[in-house]
Amino acid sequence: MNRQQTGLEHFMAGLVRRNPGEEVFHQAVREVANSIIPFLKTRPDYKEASIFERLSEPDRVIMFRVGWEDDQGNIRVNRGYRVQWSNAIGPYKGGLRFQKDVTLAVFKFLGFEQTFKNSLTGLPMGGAKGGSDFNPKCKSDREVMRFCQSFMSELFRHIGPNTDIPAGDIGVGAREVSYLFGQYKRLANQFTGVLTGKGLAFGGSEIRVEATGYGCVYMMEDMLKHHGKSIDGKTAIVSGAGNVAQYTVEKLIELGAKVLAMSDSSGCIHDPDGISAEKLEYVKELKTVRRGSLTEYAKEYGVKFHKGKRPWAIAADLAFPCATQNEVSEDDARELVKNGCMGVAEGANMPTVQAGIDVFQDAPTLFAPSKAANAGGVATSGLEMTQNSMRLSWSRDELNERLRGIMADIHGRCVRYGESDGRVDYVQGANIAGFVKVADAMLAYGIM
Ligand code: NDP
Ligand code: 2IT
Repeated sequence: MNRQQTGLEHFMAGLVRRNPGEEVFHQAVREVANSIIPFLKTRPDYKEASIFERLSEPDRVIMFRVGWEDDQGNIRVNRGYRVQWSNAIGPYKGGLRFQKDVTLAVFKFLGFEQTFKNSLTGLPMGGAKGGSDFNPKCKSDREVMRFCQSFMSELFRHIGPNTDIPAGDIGVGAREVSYLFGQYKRLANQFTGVLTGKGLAFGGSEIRVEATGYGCVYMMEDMLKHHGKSIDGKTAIVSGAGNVAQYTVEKLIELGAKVLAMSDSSGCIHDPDGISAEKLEYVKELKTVRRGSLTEYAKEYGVKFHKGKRPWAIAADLAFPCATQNEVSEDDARELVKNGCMGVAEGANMPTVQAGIDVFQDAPTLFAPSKAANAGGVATSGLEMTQNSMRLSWSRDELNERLRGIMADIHGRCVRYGESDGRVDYVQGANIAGFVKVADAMLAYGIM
């Protein structure tokens, strides 16, 4: 082991000791540490101020009980979380996830990642994440409403338009954000931009629904262009069928790609004719209105459904993991490379395991990590906050243009910090570019 590897292992051993059993959190920190610890050799000022050690500890963790009553009159209890990671460069900002089985470790990994991602957007936003082990599936609208009201009855004292601004994530879409915002407004007796992803009638922004998926495709477009290629005429596979996946597919179709697959928690569909704009409308209605399974798509269009499978074995030029963490294994990555996949852009947070990232980076496959590729969502949330503060709304075209510009800037920052010998390491580029801005702010504040 050389000195840098020893330094990395020493750092990680301490982190693991302080956060026992939190594997996804260890994984997220190690991925960033791989880039930052060697970089610190060039920045002794950051090293002496222990900036990275401090950034590996959240500012604050809030956990609370959420009691609510279901439609049968049973009393139910869930746990609520908000991990406020860093407000060094702006108020805490990041989504809420409602999914059964989530733990504190998941929110710590997401809050840590969010801090670097938000910095990378160039907007003044700190990092946070939160949510609950509440499972919105198979619940009535009224049950979801009662849960959201109870959840916000505690969360509201910890957030605010200049303090912490939550948004959606897995299991938290327009319906949930609306219930949460309504309850905040009622408790605080204030109409402010305290949540993003709101409905257009009450302070929401055009393009926010589309932003993460569109942004992910824009990142792929820039990455391919930088290497003399384009999206037009390529085949693509997308995992997930939720918010991020739907608008990734929409933008891919618009830019001339043929999308062969989507997936959900029940399995994956393979549509060799391609998912058309009309079929995508079916998926949107299926997922956001009826809340059904992709097995219905398979029946409707007579295509194959692979139960419990992800789409990575289907040969395609481009791959977009847009469902959840650790959904691309090392073997999946090998399969993708073997089938000639030329680009991967991560719409989900940390969908590829570290060994899978290594496979992509050793291959000609271009790889855009989540904190760069999915930053369009939170960036547009930042634009929603700006519009709320100014009490005005920008047009759809203006917002799309701003999102396009922000994604191009993110690509540029990755190239600036990640290019050497004609090859761009987008992982290193995103990590260092995200880190530097937060580190400079922390240096300026002194020790805290
Ligand atoms: P949604 O809840 O809208 O959709 C999630 C999709 O992924 C659903 O189709 C769901 O299946 C599927 N899924 C979830 N968990 C699993 C699992 N364990 N195995 C297989 N499939 C699964 O969430 P989003 O689209 O908003 O989020 C997707 C990813 O993108 C997450 O990693 C999130 O953190 C990330 N992200 C989201 C942003 C946003 O703005 N929404 C911004 C940046 C990142 P089913 O339909 O069966 O429930
Ligand atoms: O992971 C993410 O960036 C999000 N879920 C969006 C967060 C936000 O505040 O819009």
